[in-house]
Amino acid sequence: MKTLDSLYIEAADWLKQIRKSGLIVIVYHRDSDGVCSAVMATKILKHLGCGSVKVIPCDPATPAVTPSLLRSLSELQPDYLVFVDMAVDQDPNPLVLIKQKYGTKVIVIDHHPMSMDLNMLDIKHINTRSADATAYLPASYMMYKIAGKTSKELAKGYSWVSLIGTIGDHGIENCQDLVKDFSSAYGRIATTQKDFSQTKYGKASEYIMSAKASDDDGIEKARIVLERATSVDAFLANETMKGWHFGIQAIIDHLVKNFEKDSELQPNANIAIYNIKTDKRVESVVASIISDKFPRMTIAVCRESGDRIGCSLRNQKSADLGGLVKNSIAGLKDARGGGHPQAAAASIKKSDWITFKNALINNNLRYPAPAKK
Ligand SMILES: [Mn+2]
Repeated sequence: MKTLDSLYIEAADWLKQIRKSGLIVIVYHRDSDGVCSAVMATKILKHLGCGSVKVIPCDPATPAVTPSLLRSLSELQPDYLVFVDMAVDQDPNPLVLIKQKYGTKVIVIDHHPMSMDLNMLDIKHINTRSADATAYLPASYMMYKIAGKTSKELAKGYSWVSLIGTIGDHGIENCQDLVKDFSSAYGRIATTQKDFSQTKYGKASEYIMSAKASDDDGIEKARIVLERATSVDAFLANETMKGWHFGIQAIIDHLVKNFEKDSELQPNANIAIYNIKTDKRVESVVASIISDKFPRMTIAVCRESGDRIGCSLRNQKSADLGGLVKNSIAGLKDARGGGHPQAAAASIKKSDWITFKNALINNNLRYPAPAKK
């Protein structure tokens, strides 16, 4: 079995061999960890002297290669494709197609539970789970480690960016070497997930999620502002980001406050289903906040949008939500979903709501959390 360190070296070596004049496209997951991973990838590639780097977010529905993402990539015809924080191994067929059609070289840097090893398909697949199946190390932390294999100064200088994404993915406890490196550069302000989430770095992660919830292009705007920012203060000073955060915060506070009153609690199944009514994409943020208060219960926050319903699920202690969601969408047409043991998401057709909801309730206790090593 490979070691984590050898994975980071492999990724750095792959990035180092990129032809400087080649077109590189980075595709990232639409969350705080994904944004920070993409910014770190850009910093590494610029450091290596790569001239043309284009960055695009994944499809809003899922961090896999969907038909619409495939169309964008086919138009760009990149020489190199870098996926960060995306579970593209769920369906490798579109990647194989792009490779064959355009000769694109592909690397996947990810930490989602693996569906398959893409190295078999001549795609460089860097996933911490292949070195340690139970590892929970956010992608922006991986990018910090990969940056360190390129230049120690680079990694230290942008450790604050990786820190924001690591807070966003609730991974601080497992990433204490990042915390140490960050502290030596920027001062020791916290060590735990809980304390870091109260700092301006935690706030920056909230800004990214507010941008995502406020506007279709919000996540990409947040990424651009973060890429240009020289510090976390510069990022937090951006007026657009501030305005989005302010507007979204009021909606989130209201929804969190009404959770106990308005959610459908199933004590025997240890799950609460909360249907929120808003046109803002706040389900994942609301689910995370509620989950901090009820870490041993499965919290499913669901929101109707057009003819679909999107659900964000959280359970910090007692369930495997990735497994639960995969099982609960099985057999439903046009349904997507998956994720981590502690956090997962699904998107289903509105007409399948009752079937899906009952599946969640009936299956929740059948997917206990995986044993820790
Ligand atoms: Mn992530």
